[in-house]
Amino acid sequence: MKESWRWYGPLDKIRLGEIVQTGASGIVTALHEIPYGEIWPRETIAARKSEIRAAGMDWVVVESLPIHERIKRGEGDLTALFANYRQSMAHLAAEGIKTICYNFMPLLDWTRTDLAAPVATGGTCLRFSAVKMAALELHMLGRDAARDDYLPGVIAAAERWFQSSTDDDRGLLMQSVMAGLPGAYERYDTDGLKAALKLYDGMDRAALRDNFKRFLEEIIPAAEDLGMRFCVHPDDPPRDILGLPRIVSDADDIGWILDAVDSPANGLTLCAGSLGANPHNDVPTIARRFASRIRFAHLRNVRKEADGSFEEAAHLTGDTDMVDLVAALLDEEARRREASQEDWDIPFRPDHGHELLDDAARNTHPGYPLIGRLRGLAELRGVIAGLSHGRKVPG
Ligand code: DNO
Repeated sequence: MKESWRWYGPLDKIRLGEIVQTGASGIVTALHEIPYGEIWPRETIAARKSEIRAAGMDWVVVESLPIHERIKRGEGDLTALFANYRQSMAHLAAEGIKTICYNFMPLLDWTRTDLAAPVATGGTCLRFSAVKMAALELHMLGRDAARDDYLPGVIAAAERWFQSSTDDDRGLLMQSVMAGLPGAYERYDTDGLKAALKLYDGMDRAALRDNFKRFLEEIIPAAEDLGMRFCVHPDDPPRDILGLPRIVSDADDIGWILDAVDSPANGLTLCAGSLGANPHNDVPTIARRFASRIRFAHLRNVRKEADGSFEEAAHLTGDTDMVDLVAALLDEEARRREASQEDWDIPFRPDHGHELLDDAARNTHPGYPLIGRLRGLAELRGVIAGLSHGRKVPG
C-alpha cells in the first residue's frame, strides 16, 4: 500500500519538506486555487508536480477534481463544463497523474459541528453533534422539515441548545459546518446557505442520481481513453443533510454507481471514516465486496453515538476494525499482483487526525494537523507491516 499524505498546496501550513519526514512517498493534492468549472492548465499542473518531485515525493492522487454545482443540479447547458472537465483530465493525464478522487455531495463537502472537541487523553478531534446540527437546521435555517430527520430527544435538546446559545456559539457552529469546503472557497453565512439551498429545491434522490449518471457517461469514456482511474468519495456524514439527498452513503449506493457505468475507470475511494459513520455500514465487508474497484483509501475511524452523533477516534480505535479493513486491502493487492495487474498498489492516506501536542499552534486545515496524522500514519504503517510479514507475495 502506497503511503501518501494530503497536502493543500501553497495554502498549506505544512511544508513538503516536513511531509517527507513522515516517511510518506505519495502526495495527494489539487489545484485548490482554481475555481470550480475552470480548466486546470497543463503548465500549472506540471509546476506543482515538479515542486513535489523536488521534495522527494510524487503526486499520486488528485483530490479532488471538483464537480461544478451546476452539474450536480443538472442545470442549463452543461456542454462547456463537461468539456472543461475533460480538458483538465487530459492535462493531468499528460503529466502522468491518473488517479482522480471526487465527490458528488450537493453543496457541502464533509460536515462537522465541532472542530476542536476534547479528547479524553488530551488534544482535540472533529465531531458531529446531531443536537447542534438539528439546532442549525431547525432554528438557524428555519428548515421545519428537518424534524423528520432527527430523534425526538435530539429535537428537544436542539431547542435547549439554541435557547441558551450566544451569537458567538451560533457563529462558531456555522463556521464549523462550513469548514469542510476545501481550499480557498467562499464560505456561506446563514443567508448565503439558505439561498444556496434554495437552488436545490425539489431535487430528490432520483434526480440527483440522474445527474450523477450523466456525469459518469460524460467522463468515464474519456477516462478510459486516457488510462485514468476515477474514484468517488462517499458522503460524509453518510446520510441526507439539510434536506439534500446523499447518494454515495452505503453499499447499495456504491453498487448502483459502479454499475451505472460498468468500467474499471469508474471506481471507489474507500473512505473508512465516512462510511463508518453510518451504523448500517460494515466497512471491511464493503471493502471486500467492491475490492476490485477500490483505487484509493482514506483510513480513519469514528465512534458513533446512539443519537446519530459521532466523533473521530484515533486511527486504530473506534467502531471500525481497522486491522480487518487493512487485511481486506492487502488481500486485494495480492489478488491484483497474482493477476499481473500493473496498478496493484493502492494508495492510502491517514485521513484526518487529532490535534495533538504542538498541532493547535500551527492552525492547519481542520482535520489535517501534522502530529495527529503522523501518529495515524505510523500506527497504520505498523498494521500493514505486521499483516504483510510472512504473507506470500506473488511475483
Ligand atoms: C475530507 C475529505 C473530503 C474529500 C472530498 C473528495 O477530509 O476526505 O473533503 O476530499 O470529499 O472529493
